[in-house]
Amino acid sequence: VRVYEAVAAVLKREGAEAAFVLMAEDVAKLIVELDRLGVAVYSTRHESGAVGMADGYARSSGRFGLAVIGRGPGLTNGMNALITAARARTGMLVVTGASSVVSERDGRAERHPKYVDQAMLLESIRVAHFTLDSAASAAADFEALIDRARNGATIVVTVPEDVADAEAGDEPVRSSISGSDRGELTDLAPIAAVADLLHTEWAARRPLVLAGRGAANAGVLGALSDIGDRAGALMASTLYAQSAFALDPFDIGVIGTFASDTAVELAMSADVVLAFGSSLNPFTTYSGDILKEKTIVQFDRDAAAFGRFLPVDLEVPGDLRETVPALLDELRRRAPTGRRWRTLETATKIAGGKTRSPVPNRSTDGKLDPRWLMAELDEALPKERTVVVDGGNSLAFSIGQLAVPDPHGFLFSLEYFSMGCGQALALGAAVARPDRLTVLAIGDGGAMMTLGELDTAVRYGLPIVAIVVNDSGFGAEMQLLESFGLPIELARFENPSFAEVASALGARGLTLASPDDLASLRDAIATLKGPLVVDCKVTTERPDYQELLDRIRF
Ligand SMILES: Cc1ncc(C[n+]2csc(CCOP(=O)(O)OP(=O)(O)O)c2C)c(N)n1
Ligand SMILES: [Mg+2]
Repeated sequence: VRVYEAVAAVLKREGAEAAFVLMAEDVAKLIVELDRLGVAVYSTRHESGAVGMADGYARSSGRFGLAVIGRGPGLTNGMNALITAARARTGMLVVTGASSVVSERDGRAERHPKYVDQAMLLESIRVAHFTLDSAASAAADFEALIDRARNGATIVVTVPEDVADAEAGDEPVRSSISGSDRGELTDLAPIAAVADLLHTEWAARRPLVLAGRGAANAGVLGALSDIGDRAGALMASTLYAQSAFALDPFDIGVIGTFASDTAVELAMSADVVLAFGSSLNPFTTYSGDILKEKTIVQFDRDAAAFGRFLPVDLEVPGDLRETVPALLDELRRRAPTGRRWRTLETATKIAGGKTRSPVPNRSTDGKLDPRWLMAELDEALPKERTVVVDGGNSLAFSIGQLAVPDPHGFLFSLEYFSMGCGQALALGAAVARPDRLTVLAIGDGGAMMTLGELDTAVRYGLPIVAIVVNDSGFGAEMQLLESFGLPIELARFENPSFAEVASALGARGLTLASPDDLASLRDAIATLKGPLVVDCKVTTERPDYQELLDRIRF
């Protein structure tokens, strides 16, 4: 068995069901072998599509993702998607070839034209990378890499061509690759300290449990609910983990930039905050304001997360799959703490804060009010959905209005502030969760940037509704230029009709330009098969949205 065959077999055995690929000479055999073994191979049009689809697939399924792309230019094409995935801590592998091949020609050593210093490149963006350079231990090494991906690592695996073609051995894993990222819970002292704190009547009268993406990914949300219940705490989540406790009457919802006024008020009046798998970044905390003068306890498996954005009082290191149950056990061993601020009054207040006031409709002749549109879409689209959001001004309206069923149903693509990463995430999510409708909210700029990948959605018949919020330009940049007192023409675009472009590519297309057009969208969703592109002509007037737009700026 050759190494590329052994690698494919390990992937198949370890449960890889889908591979997102873009073929090149260095990975062609592996891709064909994966297909032969019954792994569903999705061929994309751009490496950012392959990497982004693997990311979206992993984020929405909770399984590890797999992309296979060529070395050199293939890898550099995938860079924005790769950085985005790594910053999202998506557990996935990107398999590629080695570009540092030197060949002899006329007695002179020559580098391959595709040469780029891949290791240095990946170092500079802080993405983990391994070179599979031992055929003897390749299978075992690869298994260990999958294990690391399962634990939330984004890893680029380079398989040099000579290794790929060599005979695979059955030597055990090399130590440089084993040693999973998973922390070991060896010290229970911090857990006891947290329990002590929660049992100190004067110190923890209004505890708040805050779940971040790390908690959602670790699958500990149920245990956190139990902890909140035992500690008499209110529940909250970061934007990434939105809807973590959606059914809980003591859940205040998202805190930070997209928080409701009630959530901000209640979060501000907490005295102890237990943060689980959240970096406590400035968007979550209003640059720290929400968490001022509180005792902050941070649970994270990554030591670098502690105090990264603001000082914390107590650090609890370790995998949440271990620390969270340990805390729950400790609380169960002790006497109940009482209901604290879990009162009927609080529940009523929370419920009041969640009833939305109707969104005004400021649509004009032939142009829709984007915020009103999103509120209408929230009603019109099935609740069982994955919402994927691309960059630009329009995200303020889509995030603000489109509800999601749980954290796996919300994929933000802005970890690197790169526009154009949403489309591929959406396609990957559509592969992973056919039980949910995938809704992509994207600007006209983002849509034109990634149009080619619509072909991938058509080829595989992926049911996705792409809402193109079309303000005829780079809205975010037009606004910026305006604020500079400069003309905005260079950020304005006359787009082709997205509905016509979609149908030319084999997708269904629809144009919404007035409130009456929404009926046609309802019909199209009811009979949806493959991708549907909805060209929504929107206004650029921002009478009462300015504050919202300002809040999403950095
Ligand atoms: C890869 C990349 N290029 C450029 C930018 C700068 N940028 C941020 S938003 C934006 C405009 C996006 O336009 P569109 O997708 O139509 O969204 P809108 O702001 O109009 O809603 C640009 C160019 C970026 N963030 N990332
Ligand atoms: Mg735009």
